[in-house]
Amino acid sequence: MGISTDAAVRIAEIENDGYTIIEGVMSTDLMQRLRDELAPFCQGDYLGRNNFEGTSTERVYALLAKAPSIAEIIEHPRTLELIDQLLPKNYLLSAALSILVHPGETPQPFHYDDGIAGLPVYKPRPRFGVSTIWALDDFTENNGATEVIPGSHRWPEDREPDEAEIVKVLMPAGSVVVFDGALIHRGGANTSTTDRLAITPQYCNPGLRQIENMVLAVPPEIAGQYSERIQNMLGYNIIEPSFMGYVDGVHPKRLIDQNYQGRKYRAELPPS
Ligand SMILES: O=C(O)CCC(=O)C(=O)O
Repeated sequence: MGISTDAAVRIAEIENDGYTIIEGVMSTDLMQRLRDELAPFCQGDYLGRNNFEGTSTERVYALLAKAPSIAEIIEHPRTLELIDQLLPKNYLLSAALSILVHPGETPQPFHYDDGIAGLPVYKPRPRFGVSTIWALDDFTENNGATEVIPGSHRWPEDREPDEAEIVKVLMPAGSVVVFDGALIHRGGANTSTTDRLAITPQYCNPGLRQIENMVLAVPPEIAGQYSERIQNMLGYNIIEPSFMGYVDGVHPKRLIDQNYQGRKYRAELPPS
């Protein structure tokens, strides 16, 4: 089946500018459920430990283990329609965290999300990841809206952004920005008097290591309750023909679904 005209236009925007903003994707009901599920973890106990996390920012990691409604945005058809075109089949969930930026927060260091430690690969290069940031509050001029450097996903590794090149991602609550993993960006300063809450699911090429170790972050009994698509993205999947991702010689889904019909353990095979 072909992709919609809207998706084709947005993919061209991501290829060219590095990002696209989709408004009105989250219902008020979903936003309220996410807020309610996150509230117990946003009581001041998880303030950032450095300038990257933000010392006036609360980040909650391992979200699929804590806030089940996040599954609805991780596998949202509007964003996956784009990511299905931008990353190879069997792409993984690399990170999924909430970011609550309090008043007084300073700008984050510029960075991009799909950097790979330890491999001699430099920009410009093939896309390794796609990130999304979902706004649960309006992203305004002064409350810490994400700031992007348009076109920087195509830059050479050593080009540094200039403050004059910043574009603020201004969007109403309920919107999402989808961007190339190599796009330079940062969380902005929050000089307002109100909080800014966002959730950022990030996806990566299936051959790469996830930023958060998802099969450890989400206990198997919880992973077993999610859709097959989410389970695959967590890592309960194999990539053929190399059988990459196996556990003890069988399909990892056997660990969360006893009835899963994957490759059998030796003991299950009839005697030869
Ligand atoms: O909070 C934001 O707007 C951006 C955060 C971000 O880019 C990150 O932590 O990787």
